[in-house]
Amino acid sequence: MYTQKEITDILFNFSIAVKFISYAPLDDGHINDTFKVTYNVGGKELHHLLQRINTDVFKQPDVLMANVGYVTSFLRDKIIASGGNPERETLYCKPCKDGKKYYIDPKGKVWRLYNFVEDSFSYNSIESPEVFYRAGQAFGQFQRQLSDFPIESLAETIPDFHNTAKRYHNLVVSIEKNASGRAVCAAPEIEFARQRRNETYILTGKAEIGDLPIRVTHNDTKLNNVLFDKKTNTPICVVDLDTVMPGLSVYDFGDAIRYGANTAAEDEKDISKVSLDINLYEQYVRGFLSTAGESLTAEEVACMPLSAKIMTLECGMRFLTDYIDGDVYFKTAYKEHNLVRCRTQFALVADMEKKFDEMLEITARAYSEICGKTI
Ligand code: GN1
Ligand code: MG
Repeated sequence: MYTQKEITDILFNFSIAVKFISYAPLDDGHINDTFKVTYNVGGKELHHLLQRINTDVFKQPDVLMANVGYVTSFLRDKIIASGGNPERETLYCKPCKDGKKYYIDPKGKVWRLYNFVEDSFSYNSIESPEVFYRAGQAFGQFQRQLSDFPIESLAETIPDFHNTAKRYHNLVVSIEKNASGRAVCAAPEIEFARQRRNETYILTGKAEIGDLPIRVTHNDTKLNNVLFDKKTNTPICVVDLDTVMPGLSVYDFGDAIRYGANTAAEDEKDISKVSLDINLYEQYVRGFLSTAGESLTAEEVACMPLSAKIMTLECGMRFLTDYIDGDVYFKTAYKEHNLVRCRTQFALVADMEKKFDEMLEITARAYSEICGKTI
């Protein structure tokens, strides 16, 4: 998609003294374009992560980059204070030659350059339950590390990102417009969402009346947003900070379950393979509570099972909306991709509904065993 010359020209604008050798696209998300770039430093290879920010989605890259800057320097201080290694445990952006945090190319595309955490990798699916426990610990720790972050300095880069009721409303508007003419092909999915519309405003409603506190949240806690150490297989760093915003802690919990505790991939075509792995659910609850538990309120913990269902429903509705809009938001690999993704999400919601009492029990037991508290 880009030539070596184009990448060289982009990199030229960043303040780097070393010689660029090659680049490789990384397939790691539905929104931005990401490349691993390799340099030669005294005969050794060094890497950076070059990313094109999708400005259709992130309409104010300056505000986004300011958020990322605040959060990463706050994390950096915390990591140093606790004796950690800030080069590996948090991302940071390499400045451009003009001092800015990002570069706008002649075509108007926006680029940034991150440190590359060497000797790390991420999981797209769970290899062993322990992996998911550790991912829970990592996102719980991220939550705890940012618990005293000055939240007023963070802008809402995508307003109402996890406002599920607004997402439902957007779906209804898309169905009415029916821009692609596809609404008819998604009648059962539309009905599935409609039947659950009364649940879409529970979490935001609780926030509005003060039952759930507003916190700094990651908002995209997919398993592959945790980097693990190649040698120790333990989490090192939480990545993909574009959606770090004020939000609810349960958004982060719920979204992680949606992605990681699904027995199938997010875009599995055979929905009979989709279900909630209840053991993985428990692993994540325990990992998350082991690090974040003390900083959460009992009401937040009580809402964890519901949030898993609501985040899954919301994501399904977003895929469905994009399908009806004609695939204008998420990257897709084929025509029905968004509808397939929607179906897996809704199948997972249906399975969570069956297992909901079990999810509640597991959460209450873990909270009592780990934090000595009841919900
Ligand atoms: C998008 O690009 P990626 O994979 O990090 C999306 C998330 C969705 C996710 C679904 C900014 O994240 O909200 O949960 O796809 N990010 C944005 O896989 O919309
Ligand atoms: Mg993301």
